[in-house]
Amino acid sequence: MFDKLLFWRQCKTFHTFSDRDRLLPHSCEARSMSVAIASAPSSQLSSHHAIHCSLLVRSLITDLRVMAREDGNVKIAPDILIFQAKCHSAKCNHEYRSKIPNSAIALFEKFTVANARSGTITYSMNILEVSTTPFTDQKPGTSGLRKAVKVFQQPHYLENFVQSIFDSLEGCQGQTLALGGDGRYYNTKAIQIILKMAAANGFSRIKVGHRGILSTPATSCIIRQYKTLGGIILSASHNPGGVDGDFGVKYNTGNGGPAPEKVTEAIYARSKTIDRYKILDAPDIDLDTLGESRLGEMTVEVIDSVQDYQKLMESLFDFDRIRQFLTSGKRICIDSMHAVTGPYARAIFEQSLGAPQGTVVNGTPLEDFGGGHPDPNLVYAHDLVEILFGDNAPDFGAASDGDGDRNMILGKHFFVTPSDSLAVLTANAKLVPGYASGLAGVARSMPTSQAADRVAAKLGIDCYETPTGWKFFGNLLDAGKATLCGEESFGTGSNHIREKDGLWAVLFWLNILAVRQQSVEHIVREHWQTYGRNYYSRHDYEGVDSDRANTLMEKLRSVAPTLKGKRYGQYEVEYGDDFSYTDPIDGSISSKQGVRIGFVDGSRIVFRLSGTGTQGATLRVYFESYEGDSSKQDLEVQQALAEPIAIAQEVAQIREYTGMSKPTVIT
Ligand code: VG1
Ligand code: CO
Repeated sequence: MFDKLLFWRQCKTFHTFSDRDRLLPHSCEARSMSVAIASAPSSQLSSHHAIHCSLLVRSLITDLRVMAREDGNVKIAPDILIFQAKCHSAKCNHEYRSKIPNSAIALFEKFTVANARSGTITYSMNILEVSTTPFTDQKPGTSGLRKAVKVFQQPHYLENFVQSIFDSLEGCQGQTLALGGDGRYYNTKAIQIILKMAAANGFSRIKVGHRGILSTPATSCIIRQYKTLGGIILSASHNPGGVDGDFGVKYNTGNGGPAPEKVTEAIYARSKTIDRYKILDAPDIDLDTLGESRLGEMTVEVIDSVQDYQKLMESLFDFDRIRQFLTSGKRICIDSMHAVTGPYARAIFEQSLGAPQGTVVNGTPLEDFGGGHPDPNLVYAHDLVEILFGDNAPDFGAASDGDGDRNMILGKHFFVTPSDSLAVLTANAKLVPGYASGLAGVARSMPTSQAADRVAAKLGIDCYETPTGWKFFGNLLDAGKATLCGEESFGTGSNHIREKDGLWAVLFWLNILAVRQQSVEHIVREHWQTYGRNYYSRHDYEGVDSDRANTLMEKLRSVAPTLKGKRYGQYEVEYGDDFSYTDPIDGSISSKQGVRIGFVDGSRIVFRLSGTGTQGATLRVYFESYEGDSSKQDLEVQQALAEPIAIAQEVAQIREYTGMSKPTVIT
């Protein structure tokens, strides 16, 4: 008759039972229930207490049967098993708590064994099984589930998604999980919920970042180093934070990388049918103190957020050489944008590498990132841009994003596009100890410029083109086919972890600068002379009406294949298609990854809709043109791309569909 077994152990007094939400989280109201008040042998509950308890609960549950078995041997399956209670009869005021965990557990084990019924889930003592109904919008995007904080704060929203993750795993029993986030608003609240859910779902250990802080790359490092089942990262990355900002949840698998599509699809499918989740009824864990504590049967280990990551960096880069560089009069400025990399950057650049205090700016993670977009580009990291383009500018500047996986690299009065950065790192990798023996291959997302392809061709290594999103690099890295990876969206990384890594890219650059003793600008210009320059820009149209954006894309999808051979000024279309990717390792196919128009001279225009936004749609248009003549490599970028920009307008009628006369962000 009963499909739910609920246990409470946490109730400090019976008063808690008047809190209906807590006592009867879900559908048990007004249903027949039997209640067992079980007592550990050494702390027996008399029938007097039992009867009194029954009166208190009776108002909430019909047809209540109470069993107080003083021998602790419960023979029939009750719906509620109370392990803690306080009697409020005037004279007695006896407090009963099963504070003797061993005997209580022994009792419980007896109970479950005695009542094991096929089809019923068994519960440990203080696990609540909460009935819920699905939300229809929990489809993970390019990088996890991102929604407004207010959406995540709805009752059961976070819990449903987390349970959907757990239900999609092969089994959580006895497993270890890494957990942390970028420090944005709701981070610690969500961590407390997830810890209790993990305990209720059978995990045996969680490694959680100190104060809830773990950057995305550091989490990937922890997962790999301690061979955990996977990890949960709480971040909406470059999206703004705060009460009115965004929040996000990403699941990473045992290789340390973002869950591949087949996993995110399973999570989404589960979220559409979910009808219950499990959560431990227990007090919050102290996240401010390093060390271990218990949550039910699970060990929570609060770990130093920086240590393991820093060690990994020390194993890849020549810290002595970079230290020399940084203490010999060179100046750098690292902007953590009030997001997660602050503690990492201070430990690495200021404490370990000897850069003066103050090198790291905006280094304290704030819940709202100081009100800004923690997105390291020329628009949102304008404070840093002003410093690097101002008088008396430092030699090198870098910024990172909300969760620390993106980077922007600047030289004195010079901006390095992320696509060029990948190409320069590829060309100079042998100067860095971790990559001295050469690269297996390089991979870039489809809209990223083809600058890296040219380097790969010269080095005689493979270059792979994947859809947007780091999850597509995972198989290539695992199979040893690619060593470096990059995206035009300010993401660069390598096989040292399975995420893009902002500070890793900064250290890579500093290592190159320390070895070559040339300026950033010199290195990039020389690179262009050798390989040619791929002019590159991305235009974003944010907050577009979703239907209109989808129509624009649909139209493009049908028009693109018809454009072959068509001429626009000096440009002749070589191909037009919607990018589809077949993973070379597992053969999985990802289609509709962006409409491409490629020209005979190698120039390209790419259109796609963002999969990380939370309001309306964001149209991204990517432009690339190649210039091999070194006398023409110094044009202003938007000017150099003026023709492709006009062609994009003509083909896609961007103004008409978006209602915008110009992009909201140009990078
Ligand atoms: C954007 C970028 C993509 C990146 C993703 C996650 O996705 O274009 O390259 O991998 O963000 O980055 P989209 O779907 O909005 O274009 V992060 O640092 O925000 O996790
Ligand atoms: Co990010």
